[in-house]
Amino acid sequence: MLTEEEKDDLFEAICDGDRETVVELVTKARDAGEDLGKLLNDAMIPAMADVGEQFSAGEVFVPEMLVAARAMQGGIDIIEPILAQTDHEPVAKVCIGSVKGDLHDIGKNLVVMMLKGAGFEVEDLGVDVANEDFAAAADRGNSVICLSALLTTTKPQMVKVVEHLKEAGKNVKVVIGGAVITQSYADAIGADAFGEDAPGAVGAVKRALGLAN
Ligand code: B12
Repeated sequence: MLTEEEKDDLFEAICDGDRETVVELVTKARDAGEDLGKLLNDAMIPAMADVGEQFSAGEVFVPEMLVAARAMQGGIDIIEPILAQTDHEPVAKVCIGSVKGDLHDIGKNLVVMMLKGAGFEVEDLGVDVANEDFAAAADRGNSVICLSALLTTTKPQMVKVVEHLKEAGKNVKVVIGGAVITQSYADAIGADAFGEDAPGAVGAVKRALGLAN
């Protein structure tokens, strides 16, 4: 188990972009059988929020955000195989991507992890995904298209994806999420469901498929 001091060190290491220490501490936590979902929620995600606040306050800039993100991803890569483990037949095939113009992928990667852990087969289209690529994913048997957007400027891109899928006659459900997205926005653009965070994404995909209320 990590001590409280080590959990603080993990938080700081993400903020400072110290990937080596992040990998070392998360590996230690994994080997000790620590609850990695809890570690993610209690120490790692808050660190990214802290970096965002520092950016807003003009205390750090894009390069610092980038190294923090790389350090965070180093930890996520260790956690993913554990949290995504499932012995079940896939519940459904879903795809996910950050919309065109958006390069943020940490939140999306966490959603992928949770969906896999909940038994979904997930096709990850990556970042800066063109509308046509989401439409093409519908042709590969994905019954849900998940869209992620972190920026006020890329949020309207979601409407375009929804419209494009409709125009292309794709019979798929659309689930949206990301820091700037709300339920009322999902309602306004005709998305099938909204998820606030990674566990919420699982509920949202199930609701979109009629598997949950
Ligand atoms: C790291 C980071 C970056 C990194 C991204 C690296 C990477 N590989 O992801 C880099 C340096 C590249 C970056 C660049 C920029 N960024 Co930035 N970035 C961040 C930061 C600090 C953290 C984001 C993050 O990882 N959060 C942690 C994860 C876990 O949370 P999350 O992404 O919200 O995801 C959760 C939920 O939203 C939800 N979710 C996410 N996706 C989905 C999808 C579905 C379907 C569902 C259901 C749920 C869901 O579940 C996730 C897990 O719980 C945020 C600050 C913040 N507080 O968010 C700013 C922030 C998002 N960035 C911001 C800005 C302005 C930029 C830049 C424009 C800066 C610039 N001047 O160049 C560029 C834009 C680049 C681009 N075209 O995309 C602003 C956005 C403001 C706004 N409202 O538009 C923020 C909020 C910082 C700030 N406080 O001003 N950024």
